Amino acid sequence: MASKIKTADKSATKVAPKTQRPPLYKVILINDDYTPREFVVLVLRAVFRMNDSQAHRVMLTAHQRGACVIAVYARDVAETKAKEATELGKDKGYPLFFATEPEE
Ligand code: TYC
Repeated sequence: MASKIKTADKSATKVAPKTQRPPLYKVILINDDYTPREFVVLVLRAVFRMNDSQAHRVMLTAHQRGACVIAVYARDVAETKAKEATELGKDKGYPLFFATEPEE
């Protein structure tokens, strides 16, 4: 009786899900000694759609700890956003850097 239930559960877990979710990538803000704090906040708001309070918290965390995970996205979205945000700093001559990394 119990074994029959077990068998049914086991086979159910083998069925492939209908929709496979893509692997997620983290976008990580890296601290540096030159980019002005307010510029980091501006970029976080513009590229990652954060409000002023969220952007300040993320900027301060990176400033104090060296880095801060901003968000997770599908790989192409993560890479595009990191590149765009890094480019905004580069345009102003700042070493601001956004990294991407696969989520475990
Ligand atoms: N450390 C910078 C400063 O003191 C500010 C800063 C914060 C820069 C976070 C980058 O990811 C960063 N002006």
